[in-house]
Amino acid sequence: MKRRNFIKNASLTGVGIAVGSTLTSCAENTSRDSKATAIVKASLPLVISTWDVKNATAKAWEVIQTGGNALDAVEQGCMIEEANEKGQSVGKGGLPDRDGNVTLDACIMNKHGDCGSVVYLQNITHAVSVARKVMEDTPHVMLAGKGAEQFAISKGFQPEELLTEASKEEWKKWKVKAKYKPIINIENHDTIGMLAIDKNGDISGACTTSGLAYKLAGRVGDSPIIGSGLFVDNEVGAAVATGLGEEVVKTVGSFLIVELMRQGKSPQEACEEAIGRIVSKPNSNYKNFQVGYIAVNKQGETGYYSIHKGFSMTKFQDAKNENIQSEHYI
Ligand code: SD4
Repeated sequence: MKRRNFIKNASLTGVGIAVGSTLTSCAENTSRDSKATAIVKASLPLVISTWDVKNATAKAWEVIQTGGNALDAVEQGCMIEEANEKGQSVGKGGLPDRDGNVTLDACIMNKHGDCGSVVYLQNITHAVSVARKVMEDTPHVMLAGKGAEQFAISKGFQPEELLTEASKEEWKKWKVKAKYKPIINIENHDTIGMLAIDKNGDISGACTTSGLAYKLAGRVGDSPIIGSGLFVDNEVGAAVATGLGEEVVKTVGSFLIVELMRQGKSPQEACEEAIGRIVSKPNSNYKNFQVGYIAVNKQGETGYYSIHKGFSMTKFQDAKNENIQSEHYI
């Protein structure tokens, strides 16, 4: 695998360096070493998100700062983007499938490894909250389509039109070209994936999207698939994906990253290896699509990596917030 220089990579992460070296000392000393433990604790809590989503990440940070848990933080953070009609790839205002239907995919995972997910959800803005209800109020993990919508309505969610005038206009323009090619947004804010560690050190994550613009009707991506779009293991860490979901699903990317961290890789190394699995496949068409990952380990060390330039991570940690351009393969 063609790899970027890892040292160069680390030097770009700023906070990551400090936390990374803290981790080294923590690993060398045992967790009973009070000095190392104190330093590691200083890097928590934190919230990270895919793309430049300051408002959403700030909301999650606020939840945590006011004593809320990581699960509430990621749900409420993602809800900000779902309600933002200007973001045309999440929730209300999301670009539709080729037939003009806005269909949402979302999932959420808590510190116990419980998860809930909705796929092909229509007419409900807050897909992430429906996913949470699936996790908490049903014996299931995943609900799809009409059943998911009916379940949401039974839980008090109000149905509404998700196709805004702006998104409808864009869809009409796309239709004129009449050639099926789903659009993957390489440069700008897209699917939101969010990971948080709260003041108790517990991790949760969520992911919500309207999927690929102008996808085939019925298409579902990685974002609601536990292990692909998102995975949380409260003992190890968590990862979340954005980009062309088909490629993430084929490599079960988020689970892969968490398992690599379990085996001792840093979040950065694990994200790079997961991208490597995609680009090094025989006949990989990676020049023509984007995939990006963000990850965090239990100690608060973070990583991010994408195939193409343009992906970024928003991070709130240590009373500091920043949007960091990801290192990338190409
Ligand atoms: C999907 N992964 O449906 C989502 C789309 C996305 O950045 O993340 N776009 O495949």
